[in-house]
Amino acid sequence: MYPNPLLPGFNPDPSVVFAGGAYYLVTSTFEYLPAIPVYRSTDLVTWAHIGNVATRPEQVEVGEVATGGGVWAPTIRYHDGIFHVIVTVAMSPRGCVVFQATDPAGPWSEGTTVDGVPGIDPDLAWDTDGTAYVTFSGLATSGPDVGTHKGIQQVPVDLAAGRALAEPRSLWSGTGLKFPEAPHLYQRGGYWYLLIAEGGTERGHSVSVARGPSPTGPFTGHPNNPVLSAKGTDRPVQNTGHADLIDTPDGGSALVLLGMRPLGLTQSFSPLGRETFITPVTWRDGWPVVSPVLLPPPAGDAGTADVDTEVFAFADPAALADPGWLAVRTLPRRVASVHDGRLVLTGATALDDSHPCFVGRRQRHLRATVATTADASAGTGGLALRYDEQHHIAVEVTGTTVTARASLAGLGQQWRAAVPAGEVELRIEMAPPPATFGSTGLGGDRIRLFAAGILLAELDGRYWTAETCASFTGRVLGLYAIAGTVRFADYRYTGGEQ
Ligand code: 6LW
Repeated sequence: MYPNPLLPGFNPDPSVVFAGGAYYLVTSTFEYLPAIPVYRSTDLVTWAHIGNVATRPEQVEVGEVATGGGVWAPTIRYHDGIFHVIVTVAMSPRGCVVFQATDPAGPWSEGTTVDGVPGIDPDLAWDTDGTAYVTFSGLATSGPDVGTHKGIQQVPVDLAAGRALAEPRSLWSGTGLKFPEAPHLYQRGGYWYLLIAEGGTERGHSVSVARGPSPTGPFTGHPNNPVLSAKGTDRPVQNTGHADLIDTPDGGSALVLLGMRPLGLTQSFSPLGRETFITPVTWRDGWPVVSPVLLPPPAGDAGTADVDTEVFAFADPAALADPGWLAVRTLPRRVASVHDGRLVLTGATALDDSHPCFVGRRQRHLRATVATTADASAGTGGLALRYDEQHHIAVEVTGTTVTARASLAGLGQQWRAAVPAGEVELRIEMAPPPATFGSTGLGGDRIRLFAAGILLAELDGRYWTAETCASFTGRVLGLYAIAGTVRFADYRYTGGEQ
């Protein structure tokens, strides 16, 4: 059995390839930079974050994209000794871009915009004669037709020249559910398979499949599509869809796919957003049979076993070089630097701003604690849980005053206390709700905000989840400054199973 989530936290729209003895997996990053993490594994179990495709802002131009715009749904493929990542940078001048690298850890190329691909979720496949096809979802994300959907489409392309070689053709587009998207094409045995998602990325999300004699079809749908959906079930992993097919080390097959873990007895709120999961596939009569996405049984007593600790002490000048740091619409090193054993942030914008002075990392566990030691003798800032400009929680310090802040959809609340001068420990704790039908049990996770050991506020995390924030991302936990200079000694994250 594979571990699930395979890549926890903000890791939507996975795509995976096997080449040179290893698996490489990429996910969406939207308005964050660096864009498109590349994860590597040799066994599909243990993954390392080895780099990011876009480490230079010019590669994706997300500096001014709307929240939820930017880097949507990359596909990673390997052809003739070269790794390719093709992606739509929605609402950005870059459009559909293809990047190349010989080493998936990077560096990746500047990227070539492929004109004539009007949509999202591009896939890349080569016919046996070498013709490259981009198969995509015909959703207009801007312009006069915004929101219109032409189903699954395909064009042959000249990748080097960056242009389509024909007008888009419509392909098989599923069973009629909304938003046919996330197409991927594979040649296996005597067939070409077209795998898609349909039903929307919410609870109706589903995977459907068709097959045909060539990459251009004609395609015939599986008699019992969708082949996977958690819709209407009480499975712990919901919204399952947006899948990519891979052969496993034991000679079998699996889907790597998107899912969410909604909390509580009514499974309403998902703090971590859209995560990456894996599920086994068997074959019957040349069709994939997909198992429901399962979570491994809890190990030991609930909440007692901490499984993951990530500590960055900024005494190490290279601490910010780790590929897991994220910033909003800019690179982490443009807003933060490491000096004299401290991470230094100098800010003049609030967390509500489209360009906050914030660097963070993905929250990857439903039970998690993040903490830092902050010196705010020359500024104002602290530790934040961020979903987007409108939805964030923070514990902040300025001089000898500490403030917990909660912000949602333009509403805000604050709780204050006084602390002695000097460095202050700031901490945010998150835990699943109790298993009751009372109002807490039906809400989101429990979030507690501490400064210098003082509990400043306890919140219902439902307002900082995928279901309530109009964004495609997930939670990012980080350090910020809104005025002057704030210096942080460390960043400490501990996460455990539910
Ligand atoms: C992704 C598409 C989707 O491109 O969400 O709802 C987009 N569907 O497949 C962003 O993840």
